[in-house]
Amino acid sequence: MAFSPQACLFDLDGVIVDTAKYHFIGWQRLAEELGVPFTVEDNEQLKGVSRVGSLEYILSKGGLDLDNDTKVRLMDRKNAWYLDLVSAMGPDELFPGVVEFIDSLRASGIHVALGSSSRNAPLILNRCGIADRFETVIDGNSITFSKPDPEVFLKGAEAFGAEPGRCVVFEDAVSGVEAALNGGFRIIGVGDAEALAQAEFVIGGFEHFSLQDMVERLS
Ligand code: B16
Ligand code: MG
Repeated sequence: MAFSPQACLFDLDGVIVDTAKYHFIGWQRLAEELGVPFTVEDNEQLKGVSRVGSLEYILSKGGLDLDNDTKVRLMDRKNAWYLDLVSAMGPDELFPGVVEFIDSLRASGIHVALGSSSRNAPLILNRCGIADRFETVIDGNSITFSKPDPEVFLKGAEAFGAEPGRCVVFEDAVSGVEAALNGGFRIIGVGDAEALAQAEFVIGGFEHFSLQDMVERLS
């Protein structure tokens, strides 16, 4: 029987826009101040990881043990630099084809939600002019547990009264793919097929991907 999706849940960073490059600038600047080397490879490890989880990664790499107030201050500093960068974003930074794909879902009566770890997701959606595309936004402000916990996606499905097994998650990060698996969702990876081998299949982007392709490959 053909797969009949009730909803699609989209990660933000790495699926809709590339904010990883801005996170990299912020974390590298902070790491440099702390005397910790921070490379592009380190940044890859932080995809889908929460803000505090990202700071902990850098502190652990540098063997640093800081008190809670200092950690909060450092995260605020990094976030202020990050906000300077994402505040200048615009619709031209949307990945090709993603808005058209979302519009095709909505036109077919399939619900659409955002499921991101970022607490800055509403600002980024607004800057890119796509806030109105999402019926529900679940982001870092609405969750207690970070990916690979499935909370962010379960809350999205719940908003529509949808079954996880009839919801499709689009994710670019290993932790996000694991979150979707942990919640019993159907899962399509976006990006690196080798890294996202746990997904049901991986697409390079949305430019040459349609709702019909999705249904056929998940049936
Ligand atoms: P913020 P996603 C994640 O977004 C990013 O991939 C990750 O690098 C970042 O640390 C996390 O959001 C928190 O972001 O500092 O803006 O709250 O991929 O889950 O959309
Ligand atoms: Mg992501």
